[in-house]
Amino acid sequence: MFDKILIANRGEIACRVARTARRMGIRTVAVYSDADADALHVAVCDEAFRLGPPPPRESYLDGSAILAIARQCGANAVHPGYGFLSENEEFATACAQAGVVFIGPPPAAIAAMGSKSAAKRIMEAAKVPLVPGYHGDEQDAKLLAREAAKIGYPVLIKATAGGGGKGMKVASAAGDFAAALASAKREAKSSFGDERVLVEKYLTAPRHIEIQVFADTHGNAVYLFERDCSVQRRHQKVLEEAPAPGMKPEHRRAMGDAAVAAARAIGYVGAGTVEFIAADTFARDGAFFFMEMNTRLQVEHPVTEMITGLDLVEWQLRVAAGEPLPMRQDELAIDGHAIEARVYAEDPERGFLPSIGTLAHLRAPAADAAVRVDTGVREGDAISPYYDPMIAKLVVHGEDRPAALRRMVEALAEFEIVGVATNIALLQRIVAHEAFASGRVDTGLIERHRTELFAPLPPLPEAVLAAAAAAETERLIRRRGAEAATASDRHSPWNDVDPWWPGSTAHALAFRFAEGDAMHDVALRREGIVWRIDLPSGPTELRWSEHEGSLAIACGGAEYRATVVALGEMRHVFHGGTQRRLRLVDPLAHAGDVEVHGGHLIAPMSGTVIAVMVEVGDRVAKGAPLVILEAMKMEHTIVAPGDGVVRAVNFRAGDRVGEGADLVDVDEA
Ligand code: MV4
Repeated sequence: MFDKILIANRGEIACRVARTARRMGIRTVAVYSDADADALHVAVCDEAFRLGPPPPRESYLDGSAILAIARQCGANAVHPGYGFLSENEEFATACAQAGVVFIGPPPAAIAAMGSKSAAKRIMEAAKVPLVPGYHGDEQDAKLLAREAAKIGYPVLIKATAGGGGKGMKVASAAGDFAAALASAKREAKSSFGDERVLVEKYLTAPRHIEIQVFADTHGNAVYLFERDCSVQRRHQKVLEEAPAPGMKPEHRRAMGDAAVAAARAIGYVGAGTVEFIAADTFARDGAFFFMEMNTRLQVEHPVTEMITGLDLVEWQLRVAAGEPLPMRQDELAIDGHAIEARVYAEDPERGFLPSIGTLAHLRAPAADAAVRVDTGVREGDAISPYYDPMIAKLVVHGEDRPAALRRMVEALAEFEIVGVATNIALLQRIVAHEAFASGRVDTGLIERHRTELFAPLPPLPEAVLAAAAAAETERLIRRRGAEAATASDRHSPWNDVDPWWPGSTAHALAFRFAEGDAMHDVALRREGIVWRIDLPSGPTELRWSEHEGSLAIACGGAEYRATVVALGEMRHVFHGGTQRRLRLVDPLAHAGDVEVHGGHLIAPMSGTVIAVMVEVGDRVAKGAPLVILEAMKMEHTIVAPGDGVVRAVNFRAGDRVGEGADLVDVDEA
């Protein structure tokens, strides 16, 4: 076995590979770009080397830099993970020439699967079922149209060099063919620099079922059953599971045998995935067709690990070191059901664009034998624009699909992420949807149910509003406690504002929270030792206690827990498995902004001046409190908009002021 491996990747897969290597007593070498100098994958490896600037071309795709590091640090092998150099034939060849083992298939196997039409011809010869179609070299438009007619409409035109749905066009009838062909060719040319296409029978809303295969250098090859990856959005997988819902043992055997035949046909070694599509009749007739083969470990490999109890990275390392496969086909069996959800930093409200930012708050579900969280980030880390915005893979196991689904629902409810937008709410809606629960999954599921899956949030629960108000009051008490403790004059009215204590000037608080355009007002009043809260449905008692960043709340006879995370003016409330994003509306924050240039600080609403903290001629620093105003049961602190000198103080404590009153004038210093 290897002494030391270099992991030529980042993020969760680099961490995942390092975990198995460590368990096997193999030392690990990380490589990183400047964006990843403090990344988790660097921290979990034994050594780390800088590659270059953040763009992949200058870092994780720089094969010669990576090989130079491998030689320098004495790594025996390179694990490429997925993406980046994992399916790069030249890199695999360069590794061999440098005397470093590429933990992946032989370069020729990568090359054989690189061209779709060549791959299909190889599979045809190996008797692997193909979608009826034309995948020859002739590209004459008239000939392709004749082939399309033979196949029967609708047909799908695909780029030979394609992948991920690029350069794919449907022609519904003969009249559409010429336009669809021209469009597919243009897209193929611009995406891949190769305008060749193939034509196939078009299956509407097929299932995506893939088979995990493994082969060694001793002529052994097995399949580790299937994964159903049908639930996807624009060719991006969202949920994956194993086994495939409704898969019959004889259909599984037929697909497994076809996948092993495919692997053998190209002299495959290591972990590979043979992708098939299956028509809507699959559950009955078991008809499936070869799509492509991925010559790497896949993102979704954990669901296979969960149902087989195996470690696929360990198998990869053993095979790469020349050992035979650890098990024979007849020793492999499926145990229960596993589901993976990909948690992405992406914004459903902005067309699922990657959401760039810092993970200001990150709580993942507790991991155990049935719940696994694979991630490459920690709280405080950034989701950068340079790489895939996946935050984590949540993988659950159950004795059957309903049990796994229940675990997935529970675990998703435990995720708390603040700082970037995520797809968690969408994942929750999919797994809660009858279409997914029934197991009738296909690649059209999300589109077909988009109305329900993307429906607006239900009305804001009062429990969320009460939690936000409790958290805000708690923050106020703490902040004022801290300010009073450091103040020079402990007896000034400014420091006598702890709402807990009798005699305090602040007996009442009011908050306005905005969720989108909807405003929610909530007022609190201290009566003796309890707080009363005015909720939209009426007044009630509110009690809370805080531990480990979470609130235990008793409100109007209900007891519940909530976590409230403040980030800027946003208050993120996690309650009942749902995240609500509230903006704390502070009328003064904005009134102040307006007045920065004029130097006049105006009352945002009518009220009473509680305290005046400055005199004419005082030098004030930006943010210094000038006046406290009580209005609508809420205290507002008027602060200096910048460094300056107080020119005029127009009111005294106790004065009533009208909206728009000029409270204090400050000259900019
Ligand atoms: C198809 C198809 C229907 N009929 N081929 C999409 C990407 C590429 N890997 C193959 N793809 C498809 N090929 C025929 N003849 C539908 C798709 C397809 C799809 C396949 C697998 C997973 C998700 C998909 C989403 C849309 C379309």
